[in-house]
Amino acid sequence: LFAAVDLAPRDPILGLNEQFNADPNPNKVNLGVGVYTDENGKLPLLACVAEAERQIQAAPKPRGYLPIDGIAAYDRAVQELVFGADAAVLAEGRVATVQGLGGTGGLKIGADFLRRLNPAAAVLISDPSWENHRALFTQAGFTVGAYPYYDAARRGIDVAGMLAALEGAAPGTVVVLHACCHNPTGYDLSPADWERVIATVKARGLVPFLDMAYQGFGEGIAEDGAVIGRFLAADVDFLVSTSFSKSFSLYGERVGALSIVCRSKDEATRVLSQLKIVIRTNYSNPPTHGAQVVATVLTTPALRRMWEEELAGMRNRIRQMRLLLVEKLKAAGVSRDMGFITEQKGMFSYSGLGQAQMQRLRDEFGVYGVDSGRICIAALNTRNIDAVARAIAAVS
Ligand code: PLP
Ligand code: TYF
Repeated sequence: LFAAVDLAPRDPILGLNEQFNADPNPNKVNLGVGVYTDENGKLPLLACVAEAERQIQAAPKPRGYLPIDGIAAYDRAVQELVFGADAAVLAEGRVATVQGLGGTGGLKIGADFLRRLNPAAAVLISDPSWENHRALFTQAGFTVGAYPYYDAARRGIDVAGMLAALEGAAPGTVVVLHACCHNPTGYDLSPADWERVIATVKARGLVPFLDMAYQGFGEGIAEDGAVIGRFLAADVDFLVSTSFSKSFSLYGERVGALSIVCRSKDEATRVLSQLKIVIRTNYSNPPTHGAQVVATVLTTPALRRMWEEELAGMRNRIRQMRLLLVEKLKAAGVSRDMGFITEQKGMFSYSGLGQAQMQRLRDEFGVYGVDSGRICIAALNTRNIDAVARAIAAVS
């Protein structure tokens, strides 16, 4: 029956994890997958999450099916976080928001919806982008192209190339944009560049799909979210996928959302009805626990403060690791200026190392990063950073 089934390639990042787990080297370091670990190399359980769970457990509730679009209080909390509690679009009822299975789920619901709406549209993702963007939109039936993004020679963004690609895109083209903390490069558009991108998207009639998987890991919750305000101010309709995997360290609970900004309340009602069909025909309705935890934290002032502090703690620790890595690389004998590492935002650094060097890091030093040269700064700590810096120096 299945004789004709081909063996599919492994996910380049999650596949690395398997290789890492199988490596017997006691000094191995996993800088591959985008997961934040603390100073002790452990995945944190945030105190705000533990407290919310304690409160939820103190008053156990039966587990009926959730509504198709998820917990209403959660969807509302997501909207207030993403768009601002006093955003006019919320007062006007112009945003359709559904709970999703992580950020990936939000992207997929949006992709399936857009594909049904406009089967002829193409999708553009950044070059490079998160590995799963291309696969996800391709699986949804789209032809996926890329707009220039990373400029290796200048260690930054090829804004002119990006704008030219957007200007040349057919109206209706879906443009996937990283809202902050670009994965994999760590380079984000400046406010002035965002304005140019938004103006082009608007003039060309493109469909912006923002992927917000790292809100709070760059400059701050509000600072990282400011891009949403720019789209609202430009009065363009857009989609936003939200992930709480990283910002709540709730990777395995699969907590995320999709929000779609519409022209009118009536339009948002119709859009929501279509999103519900996508959800119903895929997994019927979402799970309860993670979204209940996130809603509890976001809507309980004391827990919300705790979350903001804990998120700031993660953000600041990553920043310290960036500074320390630059210092340690210099001390280990790397003569090139590695200061660019401190300019990059979020969990990742595009190190500039090539595939052969990344391979040597793995084989000779047990330091696992992605072949593209991406390393996860959020997995560095004061115990492993010396070994990592020495290893990078050795292959540089
Ligand atoms: N989008 C980007 C840019 C990501 O880096 C990730 C990482 O996991 C996701 C989406 C998916 O998030 P989630 O794990 O919540 O599905
Ligand atoms: O880029 C990363 O490392 C994270 C985790 O298919 C991830 O976003 C990686 C690959 C994948 C799903 C999640």
